[in-house]
Amino acid sequence: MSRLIVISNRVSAPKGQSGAQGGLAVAFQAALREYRGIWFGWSGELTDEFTGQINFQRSEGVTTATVDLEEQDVEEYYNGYANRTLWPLFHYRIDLAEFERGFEDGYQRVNERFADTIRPLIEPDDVVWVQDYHMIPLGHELRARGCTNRMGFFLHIPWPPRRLLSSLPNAAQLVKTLLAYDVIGFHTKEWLEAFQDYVTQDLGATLEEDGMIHLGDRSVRAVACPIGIDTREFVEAAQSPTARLTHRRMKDSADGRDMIVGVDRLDYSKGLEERFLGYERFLVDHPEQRKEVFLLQVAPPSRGDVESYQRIRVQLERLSGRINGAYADIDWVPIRYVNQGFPRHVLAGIYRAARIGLVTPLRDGMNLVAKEYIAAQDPEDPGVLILSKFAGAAEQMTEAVLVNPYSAEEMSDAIVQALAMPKAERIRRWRALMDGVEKQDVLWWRRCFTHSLMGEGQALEAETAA
Ligand code: GDG
Repeated sequence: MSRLIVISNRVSAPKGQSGAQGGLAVAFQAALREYRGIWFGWSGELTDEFTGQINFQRSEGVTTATVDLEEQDVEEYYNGYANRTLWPLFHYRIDLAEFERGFEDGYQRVNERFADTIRPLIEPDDVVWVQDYHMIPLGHELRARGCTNRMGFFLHIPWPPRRLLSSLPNAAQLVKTLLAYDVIGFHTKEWLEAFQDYVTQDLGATLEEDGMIHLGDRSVRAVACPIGIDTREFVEAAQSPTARLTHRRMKDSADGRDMIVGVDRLDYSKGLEERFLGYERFLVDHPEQRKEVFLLQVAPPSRGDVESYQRIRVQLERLSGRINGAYADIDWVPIRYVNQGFPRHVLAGIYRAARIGLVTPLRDGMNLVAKEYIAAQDPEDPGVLILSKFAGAAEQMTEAVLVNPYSAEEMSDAIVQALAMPKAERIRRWRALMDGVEKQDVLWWRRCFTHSLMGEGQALEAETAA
């Protein structure tokens, strides 16, 4: 029986119901629990000198294996190339992308260190599944170390248009390393097609009708597999005592007003500034509705070591302060801006109490918040999802009210439309959206990808023993 070896930058041991975890972590624990195997990555800790010593842990059915990195590694690989170069560029923010050879060298060095460390753990029948933009060259490095296993790579963020990617120094070299994998996955057709465009136009690869890409002696299959959430778990979370209590607390504090909710890591890709401006447009254009609503924005800080994140934080503090200063009354504040994370059950209760879920990233690989919002709703009286058409999720969630997040007017119109939406239409849209969230959940996503990775009819067998 094949084991599944998952490799990603960070590894999170299950945290029960507390602590803010990224969408990736939540998705993985659900998938990994079903399989024998290992989840490998950086511990998040620093060491004076990299030794490659692995720390194994087993918790709630998930085995993790982590290594510590040197400070310089983290600066160049994680804060540098991953989060100052690739993240902004792949989210179409070339204005924020920093190109430094030191970052590129550090990224390569850490990927080699990971390859050296994990290589001895990989057994002949294991299937290796590498995650995300931190680890693009890892498969290539494993092949260089004699690894002939089936290997897949999944990109959780958008794949940028060809011309944009060309601005990355050594882009071709980086993309070529991806061809070391057997399968490459994206969330949407749009990202998949942008990848196909780059490899055919800029690298001279050939693309077959069945999705196989050939370049030199390499053949790789590129697929679109949209990630989902652990829907059943989230529906239950929304009905838990904690969620009910939170729901009550929100309704009490709303005092009859409709709540609009946003939940995002504090990241410029999430379009928070544009969201606040769109909401302000609504306040200006509809003074009669002003005090009937409020916006709760939950935004736990992330990547605080990166300057562009420090800047967006300051900008949002200013903007929310300005809007509140301009429009608040003695008994009403338009924006509740909260810079902290909440346990998932609390989050589920907040979603359920919100009449509108406002999910307006400027670019997003998928966006799990949109799916969580839908899963948390009361089927008898669901809220309305307003979703950016630039989120990967928009490809599936066509029954949401789709908006262009750059247009404050469109956002304002969407809020008006959502507030006025008759119950029957809310239920109809929610039912269609919930159908998708239920059918294409995180287990479906894992199957979608591993089926391609294992080849026809050879899905990984679930571990039957407890
Ligand atoms: C990347 C891609 C893709 C947020 N605040 C709290 C909290 N969260 C949780 C949410 C959700 C997750 O974080 C965010 O997931 P997203 O998908 O929205 O965004 P990224 O973190 O940017 O994830 C994205 C994803 O990878 C998966 O492939 O969808 O496009 O950018 O689950 O609930 N969780 C808790 N408290 C908070 O305050 N507990």
